[in-house]
Amino acid sequence: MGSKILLDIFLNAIDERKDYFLKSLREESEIPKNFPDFKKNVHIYSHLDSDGLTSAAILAFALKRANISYQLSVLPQLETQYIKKIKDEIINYNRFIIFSDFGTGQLEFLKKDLGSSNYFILDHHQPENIKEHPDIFHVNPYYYDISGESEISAAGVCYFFAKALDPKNIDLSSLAIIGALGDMQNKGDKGGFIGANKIILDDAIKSGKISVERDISISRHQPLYIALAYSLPEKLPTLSGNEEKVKLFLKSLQIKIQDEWNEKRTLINLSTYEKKSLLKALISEGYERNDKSKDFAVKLITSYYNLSNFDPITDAKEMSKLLNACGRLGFPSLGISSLMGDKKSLRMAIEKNKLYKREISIAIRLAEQSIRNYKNINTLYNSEINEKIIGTICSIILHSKEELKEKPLIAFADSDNHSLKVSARADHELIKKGLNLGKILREVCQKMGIINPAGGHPPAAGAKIPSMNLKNFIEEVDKAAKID
Ligand SMILES: [Mn+2]
Repeated sequence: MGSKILLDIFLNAIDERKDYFLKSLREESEIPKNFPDFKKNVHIYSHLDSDGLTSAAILAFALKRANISYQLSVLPQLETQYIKKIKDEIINYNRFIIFSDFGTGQLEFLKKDLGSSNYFILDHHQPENIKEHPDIFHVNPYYYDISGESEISAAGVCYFFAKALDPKNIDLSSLAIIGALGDMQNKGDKGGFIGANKIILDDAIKSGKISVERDISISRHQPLYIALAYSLPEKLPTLSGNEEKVKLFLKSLQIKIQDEWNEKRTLINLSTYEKKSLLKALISEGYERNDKSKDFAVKLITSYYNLSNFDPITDAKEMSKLLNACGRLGFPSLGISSLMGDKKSLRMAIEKNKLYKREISIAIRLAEQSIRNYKNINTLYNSEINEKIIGTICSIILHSKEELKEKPLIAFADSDNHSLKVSARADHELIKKGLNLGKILREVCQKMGIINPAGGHPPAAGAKIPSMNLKNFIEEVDKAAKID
């Protein structure tokens, strides 16, 4: 009986399908106030990146507030071996399962093993066939013409779900913004959000958890001259990479690089007047550079999302990076409990993050020496690089050099049972030309009879393959990545 009531509520939240989903995006929801005392234990399974952890925290909060008992597990990917275990769990322990930030890519496996009840998918990855009538237990923005790549992340889907359960959950909106930043969805004008994310941001501002600030788009915590030399959104031949020239440039603007206590100043320390003159000077440097100067001027300003309740972390993007580190380093629970307000976990998470940064910088050096060039792709494999960070490394390496952006980068890392984890990334210019890595990996794996689910977004996708198939896999992906 309990399970039926919960399912009813869930279905209520999406049953009027498109109408409901869109309505909940636009206005306060009208979900029954008398939430049932649900006796069934819910098990939330979520992805380990920042979007997955924020999704998990939002769901945990919502269930807790509704007095529904739950447990939570975080997985690097929803592989078939886990789906088998989950099947046992449903049968033997009468659990209700919620999948967040994955599930769409594994839909066929889930349907085959778990049937169509006792679980619920809240995801934003592109379904294989968006024209298909969506299944009742599968919430995905693509079915409603909403992009899961740019307009809403899994945390956003979970947020609308939580808000549908109880309008009071509006205070969880700030977590959804952290998740969306983790999936780099602030690609609108001046680092802003678009579509459904915009609605979530408005909720977060309304509930006092986030404030938005516009500022020059360079690192705000590094010394100013370092930030200008290395973190401009686009390189300026006159300044980039040259700290001495930057110092002279600042001097010409009468902006001091140190304060009266000889502390190095950062962007945050500048007065409004100084910021204005710096911005003006940067724009004119951009004009002298080339014809794309108008783009450059637009890129020079970005949005910062200030958090009010995660002291000492004030920047939502930084919080998002911290969560990613927790997940990738194998401490996802620290991230989730930080999100749920535990100060001690937050302090520990910050310490772990320092370790993570060190691990990343070592891995980047190893990765740079391990790139191979093929006709249509580049590959990267080094047995010293941990599978948990291979996706991150793949993204960093792809964007580290202009010539690497010309082809997709497919990275491999050793995984369990003689298998390799695959992470693929491509620059947006290639996506514009029609490249779709999610589709390519899915189809190559299907063709090769690899049973683990593969897929993802056009610019970022993943898979898991038996190590012995490596050579063949590379050949197939190389063929499939040809753009006509
Ligand atoms: Mn996601």
